[in-house]
Amino acid sequence: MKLLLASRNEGKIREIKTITEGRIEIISPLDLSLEVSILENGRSLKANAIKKALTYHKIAGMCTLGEDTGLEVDFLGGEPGVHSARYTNYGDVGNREKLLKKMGRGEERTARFRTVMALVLGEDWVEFFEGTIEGKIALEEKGNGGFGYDSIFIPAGYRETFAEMDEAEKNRISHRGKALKKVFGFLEREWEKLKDLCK
Ligand code: ITT
Repeated sequence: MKLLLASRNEGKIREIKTITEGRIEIISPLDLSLEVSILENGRSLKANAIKKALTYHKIAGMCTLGEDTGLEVDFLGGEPGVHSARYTNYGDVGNREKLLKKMGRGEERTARFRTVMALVLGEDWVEFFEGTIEGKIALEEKGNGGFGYDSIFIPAGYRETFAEMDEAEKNRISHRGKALKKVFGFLEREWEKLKDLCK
């Protein structure tokens, strides 16, 4: 089975290819040299996920998986949430700095990553999957692995940030790993219909 992944985020693409290895062949826009820019202006993760997936599905005509992820920080009323990618104009480094600054040394640091995936199998066949992981915002950046906000997020039950963790361990417990498990379950259930549709 082949899926086009509607993402240009290299960290995300790497993780999804690793998690799906041996089960699904993931093709990224970078593999196809597809240059598409999508304005992620939806009000929800779901709206952005479907926008990405439908846009690429229309262009490539392939079964397409889109996903949008947000980091929801309780002390900030759920922000940056759906605005996580463009929290500042200075990319991941600027985003992390801004968040740490806003948090200060405050004690209320609980947060979660939430991923919504939209799987487009045809113009009027779309399925949604969600995955979350609870945790807290670290006092400072730690670790060199992962991407995005990983170096400031400590998953519940752990002492290290996602960026200090082994990649396999992050994928086992992460928002993205959980959402993909649901995708696998769906693909297995619908295998008879999908084996010809998504080849
Ligand atoms: P695409 O839309 O092309 O997939 P993006 O970077 O815009 O790429 P998102 O909107 O889903 O993707 O990401 C929102 C932000 O959250 C962005 O800054 C990411 O780097 C970050 N992010 C996403 N998944 C993450 C993860 O597993 N760990 C840490 N940060 C993550």
